[in-house]
Amino acid sequence: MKRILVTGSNGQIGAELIPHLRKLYGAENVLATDLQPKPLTAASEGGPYQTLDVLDAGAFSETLKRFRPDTIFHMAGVLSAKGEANPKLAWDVNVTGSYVALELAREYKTSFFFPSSIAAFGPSTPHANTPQDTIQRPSTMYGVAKVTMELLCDYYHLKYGLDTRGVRFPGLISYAALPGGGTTDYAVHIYYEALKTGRYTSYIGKGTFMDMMYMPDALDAVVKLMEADPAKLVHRNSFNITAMSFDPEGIAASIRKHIPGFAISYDVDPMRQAIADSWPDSLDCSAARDEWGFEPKYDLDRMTADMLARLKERI
Ligand code: AKB
Repeated sequence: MKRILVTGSNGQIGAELIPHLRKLYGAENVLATDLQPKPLTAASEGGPYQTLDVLDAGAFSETLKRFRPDTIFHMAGVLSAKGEANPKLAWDVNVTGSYVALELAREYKTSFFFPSSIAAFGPSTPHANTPQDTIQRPSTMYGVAKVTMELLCDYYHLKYGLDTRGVRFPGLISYAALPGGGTTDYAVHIYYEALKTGRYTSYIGKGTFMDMMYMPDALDAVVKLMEADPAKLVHRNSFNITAMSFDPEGIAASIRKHIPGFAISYDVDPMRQAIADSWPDSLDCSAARDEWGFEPKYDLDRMTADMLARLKERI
């Protein structure tokens, strides 16, 4: 990778991916784009930025013609809970918008990164140690869109030789930007509330395990995958990756090691609970380890220590 365009750069991942890529590849070689008129976080400033609606194929094409990237990170998307509240919006942005981006990647001969998710699995998928290749019958529009894009990315590689690559992200935890409209968001909000009020009311029930990862590991993973020797990649577009699996009690216990009086209570949201119940409890990520050396560094306690220290400085 030498010159990169990122869509959805104001989102939870984009806001940290932009400064990470700029550090590695040079600020002027990373074009941040988003629907909004300017970067939302200070970290994303200090390099080229452009307003871009991924559904506007003409404007997207003009941007590519001018900037000439060799790689597109297509991060624009609507998350799971927001997608269930508005399935048409989820399809339009997550499938139609992603198809625009994929087709333009073919036209401009760029590599293409697509972020799939644990949401690409569903209730009939084995929930423990979920295999890389297994049943995928998701019960959310967000999940349907992720499976559609996994298949389309595979198809574009087979049919056109396009260099498509991607991972299935677990819930991502970060201190730089808040997630919005996801099911795993509770695992970010809990840290803010722990510091602000010493208590948190969880919309996800006790005993509900989901895969999670700290943002620095997610950023390392995507760069490692995009720089991997293509000859070693068998799966390409949908690598299971995870660093930990916990339920609300587990993350609360980890926070209590730093804030002993921290209290968790529950007011379960049926919609987000149903989504969480349909997702795996823990993924098998041996394909990612074997094919491109995936190796996360943060477990739950190490992440908690870092999150609380960083957030304390910010709030
Ligand atoms: C969400 O909760 O929607 C996302 C995801 C796991 O894809 N964080």
